[in-house]
Amino acid sequence: MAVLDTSLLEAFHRDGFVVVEDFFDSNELENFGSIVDRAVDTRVGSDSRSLNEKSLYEQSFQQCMNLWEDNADLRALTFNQKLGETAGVLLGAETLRIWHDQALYKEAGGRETDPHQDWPLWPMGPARQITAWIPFDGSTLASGAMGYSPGSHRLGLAKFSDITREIRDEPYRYFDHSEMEDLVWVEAPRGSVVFHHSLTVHQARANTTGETRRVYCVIYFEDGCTRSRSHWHQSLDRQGIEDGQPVRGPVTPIVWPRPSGDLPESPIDLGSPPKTGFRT
Ligand SMILES: O=C(O)CCC(=O)C(=O)O
Repeated sequence: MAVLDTSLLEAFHRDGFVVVEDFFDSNELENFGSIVDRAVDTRVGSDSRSLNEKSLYEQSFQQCMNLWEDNADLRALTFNQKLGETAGVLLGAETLRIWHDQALYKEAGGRETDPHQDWPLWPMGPARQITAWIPFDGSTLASGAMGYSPGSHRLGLAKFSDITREIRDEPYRYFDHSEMEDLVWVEAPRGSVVFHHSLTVHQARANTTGETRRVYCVIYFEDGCTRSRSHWHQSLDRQGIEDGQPVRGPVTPIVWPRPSGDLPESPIDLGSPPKTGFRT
């Protein structure tokens, strides 16, 4: 595949993240950026709270999930085959489903995103998930660039860090953070997409600029993953998936491979997706 040479694949396997440059052109960024701007405004535009009035988690970003469901124009991005194929090749998967998409708009003055792994937040196994992180304007250290602990995806689960709330009672394997390399901060040029594995420890810097850091993510998982824990999750409970069952259904359709131009129907009749939050 043209956008993914061997060195990028090796970097992803070694580090658990990779920046793929020149992925989207200016027209695509402008088009999809304004669609997501409008979608975020529809979801949370009437929230007039100042940053200080929000929870710590909300001070990191405005999070709007499953935007593809109520925004037909956005399906072309969430189900973009070049994006899906790149994710599939990096993960070494033949078929990917969508876990959810989301806007992560870090407001001007928004605080850092706390360090975490994604997988503990998602009650499915095995850990075969990958995120495409798309900064419409690129990212800089000042605007809220991501930082990754290289190779941490190969170490298993770190001490569980639920950045959305305090839950400490689940039986995860713990290991010392000192096993990890220091975080590497990544400034992603405009047009690039950063991919990370669900076990890669990562965080993002505060946004010290006067502009919102506009990011859109698509989170994929390998077809065949099953529900592994019972804690509520909209991607599972809206479609009635029980512990041990494969995560298959209209909320988590196949995202790649799909025939060109073939976009799934919205599952909105199964109940609206949550406006914000990983789990609420
Ligand atoms: O964009 C951010 O601030 C954090 C992103 C993140 O944690 C993720 O995509 O898993």
